[in-house]
Amino acid sequence: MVIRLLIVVLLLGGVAARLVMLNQTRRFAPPTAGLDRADVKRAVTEGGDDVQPYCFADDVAVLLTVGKDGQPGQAEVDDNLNGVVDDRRETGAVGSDDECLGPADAGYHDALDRPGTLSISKGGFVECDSADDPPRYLTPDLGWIVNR
Ligand SMILES: [Ca+2]
Ligand SMILES: [Ca+2]
Repeated sequence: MVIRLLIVVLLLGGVAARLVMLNQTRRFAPPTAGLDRADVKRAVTEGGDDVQPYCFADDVAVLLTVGKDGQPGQAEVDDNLNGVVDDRRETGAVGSDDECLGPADAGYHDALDRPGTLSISKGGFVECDSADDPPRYLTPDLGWIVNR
């Protein structure tokens, strides 16, 4: 009789511990709720001037900049191990402050005039008129929204 009572107490203790653990896990779990189409439409239509439509343009440059240190790759480092420190071929070196920028990125227009900036490709999203049924919107609350 005592053994049965002990087994029941252990089982109830295990169930209680499991319930406490599940409750704590749920509290720290990331939100899993997704956006539905109505949320997206509301963000776009009610966002007003804060929502910017973007259209793809195949003639805009994608830039590779030398970053804030003003030198290709890491300043004062021979990133590509060719014996020349800060040569142009180091632009975009991994681990450096060099940046790849498209027209929608902050600092793009300043980078166009900065010495050492390279145009590495063409094509990117640019601001356009909302009447064009743009493929993307940039919203302050949700970030990028793909329209189709
Ligand atoms: Ca740099
Ligand atoms: Ca080098």
